[in-house]
Amino acid sequence: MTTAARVTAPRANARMLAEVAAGLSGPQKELPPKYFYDHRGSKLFEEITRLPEYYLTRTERGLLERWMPRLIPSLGTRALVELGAGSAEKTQIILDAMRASGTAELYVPIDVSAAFLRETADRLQRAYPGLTVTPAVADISEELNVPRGLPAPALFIFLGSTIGNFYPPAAIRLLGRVRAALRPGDRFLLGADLRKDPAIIEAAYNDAAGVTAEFNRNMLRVLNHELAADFDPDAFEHLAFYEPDAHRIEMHLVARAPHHVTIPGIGEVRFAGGESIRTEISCKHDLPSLAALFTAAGLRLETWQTDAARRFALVVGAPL
Ligand code: SAH
Ligand code: AVI
Repeated sequence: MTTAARVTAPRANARMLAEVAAGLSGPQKELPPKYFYDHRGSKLFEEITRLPEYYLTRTERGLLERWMPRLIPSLGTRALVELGAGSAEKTQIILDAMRASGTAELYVPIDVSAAFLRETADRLQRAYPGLTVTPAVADISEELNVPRGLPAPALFIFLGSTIGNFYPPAAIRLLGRVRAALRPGDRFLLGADLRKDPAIIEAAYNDAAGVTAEFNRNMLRVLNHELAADFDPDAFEHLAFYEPDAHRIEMHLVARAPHHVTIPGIGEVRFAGGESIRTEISCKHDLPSLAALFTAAGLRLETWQTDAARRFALVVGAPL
């Protein structure tokens, strides 16, 4: 039983500086959504999951509650590896099913939000004393940092529709990394938000309480803290809209007025009034688009389940 964290590299500021410099130099300024998630960002995301407009989390939870008590015993899962674990609240449905089957041996939550991951791992270790919990800090857009010699069979999971936050080529590379880690008998479980009436989707990213706007602006606070930048988060307005052709929500931060920001190591970054930084895409799927992602990554889509309103899907994949 251990909760010693596997750490490859702490958030490497040189890498962050390079990504931010590149992202703010193009005609459409853009920053990677992983930079939402310091401890405050992870807490704000948790708040989002409880908002009435944000249907994703509760819909996925309902699906897990219905399906996992049947799926887990049929797979015999002994090790659970979770990408982008966050608070791992829904994960407990899977861990409960493993425990009920007497196969709950190892849980590896992976996340880039190191302090929040530590809290998650400690909480789960207390809740499941017989389970080994080995958290791994990693940027999954680069590597998974999975321990060798996982008990077999293992189930890799990627919940919350976080796959949608990656552009399709990056999503395929990420799923390819999962595929490379799978051994015969291992499986992959993906949670994905489905295409639906854009009004429902847009409401989920424009909540009345303004929590999503704060989450969005948190990225600027992260840049201020990590890079000693001098963004004024209140100088930017939250914008989220559905792009029907690309089947995705886009989140932007829009400069309310012309101004400039200084980032040591990068210099002055100028903003025109109304100019935006794209901070996130959240791609929405259907069965063919999920099957295409899986195939491109060397995975076979084995089975899937949706809720009655077909808002969200859970998909199981195996090596092709
Ligand atoms: N799985 C949880 C949390 C989803 S929020 C749920 O379904 O509710 C997305 C999570 O992925 C956050 O915890 C965030 O820190 C993590 N994350 C985002 N980008 C990441 C990256 N590039 N590498 C590792 N973790 C990442
Ligand atoms: C983590 N990810 C799947 C969330 C999403 O819905 O794309 C992040 C989020 N952005 C705004 N609200 C929630």
